[in-house]
Amino acid sequence: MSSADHTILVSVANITKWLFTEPEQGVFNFTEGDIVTSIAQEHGLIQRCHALVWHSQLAPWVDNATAEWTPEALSAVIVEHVTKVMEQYRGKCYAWDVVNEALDEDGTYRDSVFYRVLGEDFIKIAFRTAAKVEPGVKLYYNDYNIEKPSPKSEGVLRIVRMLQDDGIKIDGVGLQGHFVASRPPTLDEQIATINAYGALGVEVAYTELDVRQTTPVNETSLEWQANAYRDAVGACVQAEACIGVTIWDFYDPFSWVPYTFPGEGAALLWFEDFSKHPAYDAVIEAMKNGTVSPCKRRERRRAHIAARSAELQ
Ligand code: 9MR
Repeated sequence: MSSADHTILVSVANITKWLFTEPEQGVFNFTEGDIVTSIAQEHGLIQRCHALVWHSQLAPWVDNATAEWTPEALSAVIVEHVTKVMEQYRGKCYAWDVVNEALDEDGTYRDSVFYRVLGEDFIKIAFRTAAKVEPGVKLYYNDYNIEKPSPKSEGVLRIVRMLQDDGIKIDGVGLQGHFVASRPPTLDEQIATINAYGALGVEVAYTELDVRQTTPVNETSLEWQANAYRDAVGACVQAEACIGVTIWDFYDPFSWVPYTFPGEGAALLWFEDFSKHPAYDAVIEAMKNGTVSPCKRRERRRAHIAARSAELQ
């Protein structure tokens, strides 16, 4: 990303997840996803779409321990789901998170109905289908704790190479960026990791950035948080492969953090009364201090959007 290239990326967050889009087999519901998407369209915002194949917020009919899927049957279910959801939003997404959080912390695959039945083929099936439905959209693998070099970031590199070796399209790696103010990854660690993904020819985005802290907040924790936001956005500005940053949820009251980590919160850039966290200015500062050629990203995105428009005509 460059310091001069700021466009607004939005995400639908929850309502295009499997649980909501295909609550029963073959029964699709796009009501709420359509509302958010049309707002994005009206305002010319670039939408990231989330998430096609994920073990969580998955419809119970898929994730039912008693359901005895054959590989063929589950594969058909993935194909049908990815196809129907992507068709609904064709031409409206900058990117899709095709597979979300397939890895455990040690870099091996997470236990999920998809992995149990299909092994790593479920990732190939999802990406292959997605590329067929909408060749022009960016296809991402998205995960958390992959923002610094670790066994898990190695796992991501392995997934990217696996798809590439099979000739399956993957365009991007999404770094969720759910950080803790007292121990975030350093700027250098993040740049090194983005560069490692970029070296495989994929782009990178921070897709769900937030930095949680113990509540109630104090000056020190707010300063730690500001530094963490500055380093994440700064890494994206400085590392060639990084195309943008999306924060997860809008302002503190909407955040998922206090529900999942009781005693922690204030993870976003605005407090409940809409006053700004110090991190807000840190983000602006990081965006201004880019070191990468100012026009490069904008040119690239314009070319991509022009190609997409031509394709849709
Ligand atoms: O923000 C989402 C929250 O409202 C949901 O309850 C939660 C359920 O897992 O999912 C949250 O979003 C997650 C995202 O889809 C994937 N990465 C982790 C996010 C935080 O849990």
